[in-house]
Amino acid sequence: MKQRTLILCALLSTNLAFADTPAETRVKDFKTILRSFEPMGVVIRGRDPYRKDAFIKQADALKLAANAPFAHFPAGSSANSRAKANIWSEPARFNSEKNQFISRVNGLSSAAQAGDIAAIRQAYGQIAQSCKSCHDAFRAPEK
Ligand code: ASC
Repeated sequence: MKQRTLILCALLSTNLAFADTPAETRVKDFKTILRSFEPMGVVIRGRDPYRKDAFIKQADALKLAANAPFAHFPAGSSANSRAKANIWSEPARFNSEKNQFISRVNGLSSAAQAGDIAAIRQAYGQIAQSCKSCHDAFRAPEK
């Protein structure tokens, strides 16, 4: 083989070796979600002061991050993952969990804009409920 071809092959295989699988990508995306969701929880629990502008930024960061993991559930991507098979056998149910989550994330953002603490608290609790509901239905327990 020509040297140029060899170099190209080496570069390509290195890229493939370091590329995330869909399962790894969605785990990273869910962790990105937690980077805004958790600090808001600390405020909700009264451990950090509520500041309207900072809270709006966190709620908007959550909104920006919320859709990302759902683009990385291609059929057959259950290896090395806690994703349950019914994600793919019950797509309408999975999609409705996703839609409910996104709509509640939008609700939190609206409540944050309004600076309405009671509404923020309620919207936040609804999001946590969405996390739990989807995990209960579609995520296998930790091994
Ligand atoms: C979190 C987290 C979840 C949800 C869930 C809410 O912070 O990591 O999976 O909230 O525990 O019930």
